[in-house]
Amino acid sequence: AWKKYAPKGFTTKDEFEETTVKHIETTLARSLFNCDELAAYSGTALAFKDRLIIDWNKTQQRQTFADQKRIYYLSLEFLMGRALDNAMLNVGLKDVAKEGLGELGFRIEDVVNQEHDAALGNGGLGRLAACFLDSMASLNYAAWGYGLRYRYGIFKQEIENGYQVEIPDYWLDFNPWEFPRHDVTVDVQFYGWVNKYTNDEGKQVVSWQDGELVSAVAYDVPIPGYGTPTVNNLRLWSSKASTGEFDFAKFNSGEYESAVADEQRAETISAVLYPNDNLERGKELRLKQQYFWCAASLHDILRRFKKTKRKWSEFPDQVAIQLNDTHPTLAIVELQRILTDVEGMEWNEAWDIVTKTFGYTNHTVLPEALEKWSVPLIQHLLPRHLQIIYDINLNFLQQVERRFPKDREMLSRVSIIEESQPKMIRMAYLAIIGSHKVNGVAELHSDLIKTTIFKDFVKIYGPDKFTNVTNGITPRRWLHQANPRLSELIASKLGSYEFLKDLTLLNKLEAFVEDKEFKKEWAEIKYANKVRMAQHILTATGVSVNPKALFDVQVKRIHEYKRQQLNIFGVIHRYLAIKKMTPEERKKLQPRVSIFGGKAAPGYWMAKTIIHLINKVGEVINNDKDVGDLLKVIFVPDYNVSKAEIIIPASDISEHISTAGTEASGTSNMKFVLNGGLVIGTLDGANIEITREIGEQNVFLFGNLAEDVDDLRHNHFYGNYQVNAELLKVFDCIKSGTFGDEGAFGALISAIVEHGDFYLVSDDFESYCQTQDLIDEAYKNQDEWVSKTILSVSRMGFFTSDRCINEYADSIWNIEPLSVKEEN
Ligand code: 26Y
Repeated sequence: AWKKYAPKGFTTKDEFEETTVKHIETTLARSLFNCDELAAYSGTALAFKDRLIIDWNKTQQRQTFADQKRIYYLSLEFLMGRALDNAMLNVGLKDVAKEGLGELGFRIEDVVNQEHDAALGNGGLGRLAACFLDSMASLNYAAWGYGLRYRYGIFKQEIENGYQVEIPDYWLDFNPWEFPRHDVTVDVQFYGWVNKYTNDEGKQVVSWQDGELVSAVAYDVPIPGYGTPTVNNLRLWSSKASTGEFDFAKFNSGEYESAVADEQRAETISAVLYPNDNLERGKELRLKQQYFWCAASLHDILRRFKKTKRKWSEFPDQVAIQLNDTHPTLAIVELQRILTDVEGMEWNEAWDIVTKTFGYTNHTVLPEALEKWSVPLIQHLLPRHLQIIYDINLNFLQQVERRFPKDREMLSRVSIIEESQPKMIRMAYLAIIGSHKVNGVAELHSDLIKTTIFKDFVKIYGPDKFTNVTNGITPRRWLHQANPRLSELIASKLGSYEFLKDLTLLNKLEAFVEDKEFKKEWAEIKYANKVRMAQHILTATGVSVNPKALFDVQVKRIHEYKRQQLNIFGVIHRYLAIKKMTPEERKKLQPRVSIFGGKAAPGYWMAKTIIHLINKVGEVINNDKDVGDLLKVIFVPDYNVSKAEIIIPASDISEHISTAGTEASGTSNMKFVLNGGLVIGTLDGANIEITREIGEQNVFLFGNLAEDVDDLRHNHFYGNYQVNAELLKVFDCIKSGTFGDEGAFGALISAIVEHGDFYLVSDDFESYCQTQDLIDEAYKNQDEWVSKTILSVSRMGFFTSDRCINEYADSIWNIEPLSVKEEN
């Protein structure tokens, strides 16, 4: 009977409509007479959810049966964006849904637009995790993501009088994509004390006692692969009061109110995503989040391993855990704790298993982003873990001392414990010591970590422990979904959509670089994308922009190292130049729209000041009749994944202008080029590899090199530098009150003029402005410009996250994809 009744997903249009309507009328209790777009979205999503869960179940069975190694990707952030369009595409039923929705009276685009973004991430690191999930499923790897189910994702940004205002992003009102697993819960312990004693058999026993328990409840999100039967799992933990032994006591002793208050406190653990990107704040609740999530995930992984009845020594053959930055580093300590304290293993045997299991990915060299936790805080929250960290450190330092006898300096440099007041735990060092591989995310970045922040560790472990895996992006979302017409045009020339699975096939486009008809269609698509974008700008900001102008885009988190200030100073410089131009000169000038977007961490005052300046400059320039269409300045509020899907395909030039050596990789640079835009950039992060792949003649590079940054900063420090004269004119303009409230922007100016210009804005200013002029010139020759963009796209195959995941699989995880046969 089971087999007979096993649900099958819909495959035809009629079946789709039937399931959707049924969900609208029953699950949602809406009558079809007042079915609006939101209800249509909800019904469609529920229909696809049914479909996904069927494949999810089969995939999990298949993976359990195959009994192969699994990948566990631990990330505090998964910046997923919307799921419906992706689900439709990946299961290959988008056309069916489109037709079906059409018959029900809806346009698929409108329906898809009803969805709220799942914004459980800040920026690059979180979006990378989302692309990796897509690739791992598409390549049939048995992989699970583990994260936190925040009740509030990254805040919604509004702009009021030019200032950023943060609005909470409560997104769980209707979330059809998650399956609560109230039966999958883990009790996680905090605080308490450590009891060490010798038992009757004379064995040392360590036990972590009392404290408080918080329950972790699993919520599963299905992750469909593109064109495969694989549907992997993203397991997000939600916190809830525990009903465990020593917490339940309160209810029984009549302290009802305070017990309810405790409940609330438990729920705060997974309440909110910390909105800092590359900026560490050391808050206790954040540490609680980290341990809560690591402990629950490891418990889950161990439970699954134990079911296989294998020996512990086989654990690393069954389990690969990848740490997305240092945020999950406590998982290393937790595994060591369980293996020794709970499973009774000898230290060395356990440690061998631990280090073979973990891999650590570093995403930054910025000192302000490197995690450190104070020893007293860990002592208080996780007393047993602190002891284990000290033991790990002791063993490590002894090993170092044997290799480098008498080098006391070295010992204090590489110690996990920083001897400061208070003492701090250096999480990156702990992550390196507890992993078998450490990787950076682009070539330059991987070289830099080896020669700067982790230099001593290269001496200790040798160079082979350190490797590079250059980031990538999924072409399913970032080409096909975001730019369906471009994808369709490419498919029409290549004969199929196979390039979405093997992006290197794009190289066949090279044959069309001089094809007149093709170029015309290519340019028309870019133009249509710009029209759509102009529409969005008008609705979002009230400013109307000319889609024929050059669209110059910088969208990413606002950070001094990313140098949005350089961009806006350049805009002011251009404005001043326009004001001085004769009518003939104006006629020759290439009209431009400078588009900005991105969130500032709520406590990052300088970043907020940059947003303020951009908006004030926009107000003045956009209303200056004398300038007209020659220059517009737009700040698109609330930049997020779904806005990126509109903005990126509409860009002519995008800016990736970080101070050389500061942006680990960047991934939007890849998205822009893949969508037929060109790049202005510094020789930083993946810009370097993009240049190598697509050719120097197709990239607008400028600025100082990473290798010269230290010397330049050193010179600044000793006062022997002069601020660029043109930049000083820009500052004079700001100071004279042209953009209102001159005091408001003083800090941006003094950072450069008085405080050493750490990000080398002045040093790069001239080169930046000259390069912008070159762009104007190049853009005038549209024919050549279009050829450049086609050629560039044809050479972007390397930057698919599929390549990237295969590299992780080969060089870090040592795992093969699961073979899947078409089945039904
Ligand atoms: C410690 C905590 C406050 C923290 C939270 C988030 C620290 C860092 C982050 C996020 C970092 C991040 O997004 N890094 C970016 O990772 C991308 C993917 O590898 C890179 O492309 C990008 O250059 C890097 O800035």
